[in-house]
Amino acid sequence: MSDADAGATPDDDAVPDPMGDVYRVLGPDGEVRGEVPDLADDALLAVYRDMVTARRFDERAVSLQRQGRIGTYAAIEGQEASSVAATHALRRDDPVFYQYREHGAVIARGFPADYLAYWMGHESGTAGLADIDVFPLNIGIGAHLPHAVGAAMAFDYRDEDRVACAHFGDGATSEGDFHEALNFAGVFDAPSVFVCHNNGWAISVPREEQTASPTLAEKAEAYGFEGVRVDGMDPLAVYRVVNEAARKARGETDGDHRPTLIETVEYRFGAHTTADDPSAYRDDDAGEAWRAWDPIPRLEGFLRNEGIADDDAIEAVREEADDRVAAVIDEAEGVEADPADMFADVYAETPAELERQKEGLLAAIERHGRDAFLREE
Ligand SMILES: Cc1ncc(C[n+]2csc(CCOP(=O)(O)OP(=O)(O)O)c2C)c(N)n1
Ligand SMILES: [Mg+2]
Repeated sequence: MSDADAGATPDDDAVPDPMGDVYRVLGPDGEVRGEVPDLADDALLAVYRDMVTARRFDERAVSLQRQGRIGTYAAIEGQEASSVAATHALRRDDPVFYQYREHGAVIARGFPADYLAYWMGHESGTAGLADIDVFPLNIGIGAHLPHAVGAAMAFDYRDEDRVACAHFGDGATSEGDFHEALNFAGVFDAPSVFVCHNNGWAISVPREEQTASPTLAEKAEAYGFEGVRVDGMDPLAVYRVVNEAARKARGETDGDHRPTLIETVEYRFGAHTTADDPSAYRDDDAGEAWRAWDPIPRLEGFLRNEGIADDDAIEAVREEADDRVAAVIDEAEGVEADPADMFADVYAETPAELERQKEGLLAAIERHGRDAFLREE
């Protein structure tokens, strides 16, 4: 990536760097080491606000799960920068296809309460994401990548100036869908950006047992396009790299609409999900070296150093994040559960067999009462 190559990749201070060779803009204290993207103060503050909101959402969601108020939840702590900054680097109508952990993409697009409703088990939860051009959460690892490339190819055929951005983990690179999707993207110039969140683990499987390739970014070479390895805990580096990749996908850099594979190197501080216990497979202190690279204090340090935010501004962001998350929880908890919702939004036109099952359920609800079909609190 031409512009991105201008960034610094050194590490000449005392803080141990667990990431290896990555494109980077900010040092651990938010000091500038590379080329800062050309963003207005408001835009930089918006990235910070969305990252703080993502972390607050995480704290509250884990706590709600422990209280039995939501089902399983996949925490983002440590990985906020890559999905938030990547989404800010796109245009509003560029669709995002994500896996399940990249909540920052949804928060950066306005954070509808529907999102939490999904994690609470309401079918209506994913429907609201359509309004913000975010495709539904994808549990089948890698399965959303061919969809993203299909959307990108459709934009190309229809001559629409849009780019599809897909997020997935290091574990997804072992799936056939990953290879098929990237192969199509390379052959057919699909206007697409692939963001591979390398957090070092696929549940309990370490990155080294996932692939013999030294890096994930270099897999792009096999598909005939560029791969970039970036510090995924540096929001300004992620912004620059994704923005450059989106411009390239649009054909704005040299006329060719080329995809890019971006490996964001990062660490999940928490468990894989609320159903996981990482102490069973990794050292408690394995995350120590990564704490120094926590994306939130880093961007905060930058904003303070540059005079963009002071104590009051930082406090205001925290309060706004608390309020925003509290409002989302209130609204999501107000959603009325309707068991018949499970039949909605599966097909554009409900097939007869599914219609028959729905009628059967409605009749049973009529007979036994709604409460018989809802979990006891
Ligand atoms: C096709 C498929 N196989 C297996 C699983 C079980 N599974 C759920 S999460 C996961 C690990 C994914 O790791 P990664 O892509 O690195 O994402 P991360 O959880 O680290 O964000 C696996 C194997 C699944 N959901 N789908
Ligand atoms: Mg992973």
